[in-house]
Amino acid sequence: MERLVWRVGQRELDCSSRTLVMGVLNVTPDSFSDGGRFFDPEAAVRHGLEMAAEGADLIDVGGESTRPGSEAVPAAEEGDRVVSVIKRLAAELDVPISIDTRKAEVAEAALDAGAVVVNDVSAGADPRMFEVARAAEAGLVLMHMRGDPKTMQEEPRYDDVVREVREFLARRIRDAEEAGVGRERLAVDPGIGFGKALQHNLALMRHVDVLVSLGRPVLVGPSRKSFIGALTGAEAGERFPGTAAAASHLVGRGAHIVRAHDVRGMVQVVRVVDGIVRA
Ligand code: HH2
Repeated sequence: MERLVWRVGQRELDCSSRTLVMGVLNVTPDSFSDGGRFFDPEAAVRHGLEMAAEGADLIDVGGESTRPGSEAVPAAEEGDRVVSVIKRLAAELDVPISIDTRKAEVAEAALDAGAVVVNDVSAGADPRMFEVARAAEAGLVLMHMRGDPKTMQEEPRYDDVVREVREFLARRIRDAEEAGVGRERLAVDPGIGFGKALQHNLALMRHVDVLVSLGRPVLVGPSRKSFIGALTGAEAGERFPGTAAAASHLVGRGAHIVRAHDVRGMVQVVRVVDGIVRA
């Protein structure tokens, strides 16, 4: 297998020899599956340390829920939620920390506090985002979303969702590079559940190899999402088996990084799939 490296800050993450697990740390009162559990900074830091001990390769800290129908949080409030948590985790952990935000101002504060990746579900919609990532030599996740969280699930339509998502991500890779962000710092994500109906999510997962062909690490976030509820009837907190099934398929088809709430379980899933497919 060709070596694929993701440069984040001063480090290189090897995305070819094994699948990486990104642990989710939602410092929010209202995230769709764990809102309020880690809103208290002490609880958030404890959970971040726990996920690192469970084998997370990255910890993704977010201060704004982007669940369907959610309202945007003001930048100052979002920054207050995440900065102290990132500072403490960065001081205690060797695991790279990512900031899940759409706002350049929050990304900048988080990178100052010790984060080395910006996970932007809007793929650089804030006009300053690429510049902030470039200046800090951060890794940058470009995710596809249709519209914004408040309205994205109102009858999403595509002619060919896989082609359209691929073209969007290819364009944003070019835009980021033109703004000075090195290609080796970019990762892409189809944005499961972001402005997509069930059949769109399933098609994107079925054909995830089409995104792998962009030549950058592919991050996927199936964890606890509503497509699992639609297929099985399971509530958000009961969706690990469905999450594991989706992740197994995605990794088998070439995805490099899985964003997950249940790190211990997901590490076991990816080690087994790696053992089978990355021989
Ligand atoms: N999904 C969520 C948030 N951020 N980032 C990327 N790159 N990919 C994803 O699929 C993704 C993401 C939604 O999950 P969660 O953070 O648990 O929920 P909420 O937005 O309600 O906080």
